[in-house]
Amino acid sequence: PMGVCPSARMALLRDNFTGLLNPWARPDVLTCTSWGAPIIWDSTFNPAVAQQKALQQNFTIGLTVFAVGRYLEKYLARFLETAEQHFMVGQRVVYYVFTERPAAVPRVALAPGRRLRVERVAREPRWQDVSMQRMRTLHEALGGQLGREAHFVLCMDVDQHFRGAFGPEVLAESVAQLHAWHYHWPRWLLPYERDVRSTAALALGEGDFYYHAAVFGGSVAALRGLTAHCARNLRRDRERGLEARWHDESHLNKFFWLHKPAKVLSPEFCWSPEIGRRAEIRQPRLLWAPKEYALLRD
Ligand code: U5P
Repeated sequence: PMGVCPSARMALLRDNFTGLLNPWARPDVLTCTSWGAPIIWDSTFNPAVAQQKALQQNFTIGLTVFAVGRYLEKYLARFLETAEQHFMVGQRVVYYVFTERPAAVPRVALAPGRRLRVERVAREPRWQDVSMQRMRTLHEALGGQLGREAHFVLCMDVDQHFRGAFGPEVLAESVAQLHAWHYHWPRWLLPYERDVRSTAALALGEGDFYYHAAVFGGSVAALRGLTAHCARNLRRDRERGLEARWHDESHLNKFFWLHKPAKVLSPEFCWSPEIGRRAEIRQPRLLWAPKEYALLRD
């Protein structure tokens, strides 16, 4: 099949023997990167096997989300309620909600084995700064209690909700999300930072995919490295009066160019309903809310 590169066949075969991955099930899409990481699409993995493997290893899975300013009332309750229905159902989960108003966090009924922790953060005056400050805050959290209690962590935007199963098949040392708007674009058109003065810059010809900062994850150690890299480069840019085109997402894309993700999630895992129907998108798992920037971002 077109999407499976020969260099990766052995690694994929190994997972295939354990029943987890079957990259040949989707000849219509790319199911493997040039460096041998699986790109997981619906029916290329066996959710029951992934579930069983995760339970055997007794994982605790962290889910971090920031809800600052109006994002709290507007999105947090639905994000958490739908996470209870679809995110790592049956696994041990710890939610970390970062907000400047802990008392306003909605009380969502949690299934056994699931906990919610609320961490107070300062409210940055600009929305760009709220978004960018997340890397520093996550880095600190991963060095503290979150890092001690979780094995794997997923970091997500709050302005989306779960629609389908989002289970342990996504777990890996480092996990990147293909951007729903850009996964079929030619590489030279991808909206990377191009200003060579920025630490996030990628030259024409660089970059593998355009990844969406609304979902990324990995082991605690890998995420410590990722968040340190992004927070440091965000600070260096700011010290020189620079701000990358897509803020923290530009730095995330630079990181994943230098440190290839071990697993890539197809756009089904974070889909935008505004795009409309696409034959290869069989089961969206997260859906973005329409962006209401005029209302939220001031
Ligand atoms: N965010 C907030 N409040 C803001 C801006 C951003 O909580 O004022 C967080 C949300 O989790 C949001 C994420 O989903 O940062 C990324 O921002 P945006 O690109 O969705 O605006």
